[in-house]
Amino acid sequence: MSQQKFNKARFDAALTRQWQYLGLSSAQQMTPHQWWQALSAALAELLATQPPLTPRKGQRHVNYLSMEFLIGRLTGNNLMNLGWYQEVQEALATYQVSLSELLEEEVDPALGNGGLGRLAACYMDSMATVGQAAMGHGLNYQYGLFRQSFDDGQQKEAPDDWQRDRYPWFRHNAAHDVQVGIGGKVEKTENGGWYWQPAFWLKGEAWDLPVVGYRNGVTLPLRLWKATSDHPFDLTLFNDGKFLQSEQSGIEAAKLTKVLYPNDNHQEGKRLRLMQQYFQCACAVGDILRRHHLAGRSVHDLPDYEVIQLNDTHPTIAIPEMLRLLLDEHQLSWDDAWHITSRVFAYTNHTLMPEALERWDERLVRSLLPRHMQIIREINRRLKKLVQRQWPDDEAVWQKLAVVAEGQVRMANLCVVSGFAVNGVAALHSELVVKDLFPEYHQLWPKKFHNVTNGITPRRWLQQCNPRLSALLDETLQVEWANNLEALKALEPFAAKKAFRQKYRKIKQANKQQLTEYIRQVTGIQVNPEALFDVQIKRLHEYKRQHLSLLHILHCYRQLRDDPKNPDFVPRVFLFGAKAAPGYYLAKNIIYAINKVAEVVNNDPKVGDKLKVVFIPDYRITAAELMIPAADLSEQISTAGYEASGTGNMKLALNGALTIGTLDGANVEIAAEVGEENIFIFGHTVDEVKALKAEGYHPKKLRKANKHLDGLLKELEKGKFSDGDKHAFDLLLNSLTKNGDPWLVLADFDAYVEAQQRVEALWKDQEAWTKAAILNTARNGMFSSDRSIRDYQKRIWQAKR
Ligand code: B1N
Repeated sequence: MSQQKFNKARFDAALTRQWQYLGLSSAQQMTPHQWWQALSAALAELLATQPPLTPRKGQRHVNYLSMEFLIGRLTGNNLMNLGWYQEVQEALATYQVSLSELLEEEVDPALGNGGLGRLAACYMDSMATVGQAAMGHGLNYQYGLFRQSFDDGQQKEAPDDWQRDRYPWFRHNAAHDVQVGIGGKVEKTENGGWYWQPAFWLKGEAWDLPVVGYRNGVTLPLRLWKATSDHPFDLTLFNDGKFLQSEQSGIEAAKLTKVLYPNDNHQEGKRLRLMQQYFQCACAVGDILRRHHLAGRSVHDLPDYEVIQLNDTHPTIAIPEMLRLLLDEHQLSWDDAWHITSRVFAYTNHTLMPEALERWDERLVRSLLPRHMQIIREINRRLKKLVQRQWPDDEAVWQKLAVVAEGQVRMANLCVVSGFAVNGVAALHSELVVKDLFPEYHQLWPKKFHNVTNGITPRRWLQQCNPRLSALLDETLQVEWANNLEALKALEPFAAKKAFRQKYRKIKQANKQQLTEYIRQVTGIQVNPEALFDVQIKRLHEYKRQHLSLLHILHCYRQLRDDPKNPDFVPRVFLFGAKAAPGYYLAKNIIYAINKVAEVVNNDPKVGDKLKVVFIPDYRITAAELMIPAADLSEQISTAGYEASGTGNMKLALNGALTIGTLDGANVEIAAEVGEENIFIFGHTVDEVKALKAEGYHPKKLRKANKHLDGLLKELEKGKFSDGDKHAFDLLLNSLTKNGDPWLVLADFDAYVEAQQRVEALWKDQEAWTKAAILNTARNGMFSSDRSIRDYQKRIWQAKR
């Protein structure tokens, strides 16, 4: 398809309908927020007339199921992808309205926690851009990820009411509604089958957001399901005296899509969360089958037309739901139903962290979904036979491979057993998925396992967030790079040109200036824009080791106090952005510690503007769009083996930040792309981490032997940063010593400081630094999510079934 042309007359007419609908007599009477709303609604109307994308020959339609889509603001992004930005800017200027100011009216739809949700958003953008027919299925939460503020350094959470009911990009068509049953009981039918009688019914409403491809005339629907009830109040039950039950459907519907669970890489095991998962899956599967039938196709052909990609195990229930519909509604045999289902589902694993691997209490599953539990047990029974043939009487192997064991349903096992493909999200991670997580499954089905290294959309994460650098790339390369990121390779020779380096540096400086202004606005802190901007932005997690950076801050502060006049000291601004899950007390304690250290450091007159520590509150997509283009150094310092991929690492490197990182996740591939002279790698490798743990790691001994490190920890212990309170950072300090430092923070400390010294040495040679930064922009083309999507197409979606 080709780019849709901007039609001013149609645009004006659509805009006019918006203010007329408000009962106004001219556009000028709208408030800025109404302007944003009217503009967005008018654009949504124009987009609605585009015909849907149909799969090419031999291509399956992709259904991307994810509990999270962290899309960020849409209006500016859609305008850019449509290629209408300038024309709309001009059209609005005739009303004396500034487009860029209007765009600031939009609040982020924060329907995700972190990398997993953002990845889903990038993949929708890329599927639209490469012309992959697809639909995203998620949930339309009333409250997105909580808003964060700090109160004396402590994280406070507030609900994020993003006003979904007034979000102008949504379209709803009641013809797509789906009925979803929950609870109740299972009965045998006359012909020996099973019949599920749910306790109550919910209605799923399909609320669609348009995902606009890059200047190719394609939009894909992102369908976010919202729970409501057709019969919030059941008069018959009420009249029978069953008062509580009479309102159950209405009450459950109101709760169901109210709020996004704020956990990242951690399972909570709550009943409502399982209800959300099932609701989403039932809506999606119902919708997929309905469309398939409307096209006049037989269910037996489903795998030729549809694939369902599961974004981690959160939508696993879609598998037994598909089987249930085929068995109970379509009356298929088990073998036929299984033959279809097991050729439709593919599963992406995003984590190896044991506490994030989903396991659901069997009783809970049965109480909400009795028929599904039967089906899961049948899968397990048949699996047991197969395992028995392969490993006769090996109870240990069976205990690992079982889908149901110890009273729990293991969702990852269910996915591997029932799907045709499993993939990890970076080369190293995919290797560990096979070696450490699923070695026996790999032995059974070696061809099921794949790698697809994550990617990021260059539209939002370069073109849109870094307009200055984008303009330089346009004028230098004279080619379209936004949908062909490998084209940036042609930038390499420019790294050797002094005049180009100067331009590149000026752009970084302007971006830093802009961030400096934002920092002043939101924190009141004045930072030195000439200093090295050291950026760590990601969810707060022990394994991501924000506290390792904290120790390095203490190290820098110590240095400055020992020798305040040292001309070799490299001025730094440490920038953090991170939310901690509300119930994750240790993570919150780390935030508190960083904020309290910041207070002391930032107000120490001896320090001046040589050292500043800034925790940007309420980190979200919009904050990332400001921070990433302004970063000099990208902190990617997770304990090796635990960050499945990382995607912030890609965004920062593409925008010319140099990475300091461990050999973890996609850092490994970034290092291979940019070359070892253009990245700062340090710390224990995956194998070294394993070896150290096996031989017995003793952080207390390590601390004793390292006077410098011991001194830094003592400062925290003695209340130097907490107004004398010696227990303020107990959670953090206990984890580093008493509790065995599970993430090897102390074990990597010296190597980290040494790597930071390499950073400083290079920083002092600004020409060499800029050269490395340019090469980072030039050599990160492979991390475009367009490439990831093409990998999915080749390796998974189009593979012979
Ligand atoms: O998925 C990202 C990766 O780049 C990150 O390395 C990885 O940590 C992240 C349960 C998760 N894995 N698992 C989650 C999120 C929410 C939840 O409730 C787990 N997030 C990741 C994209 O591949």
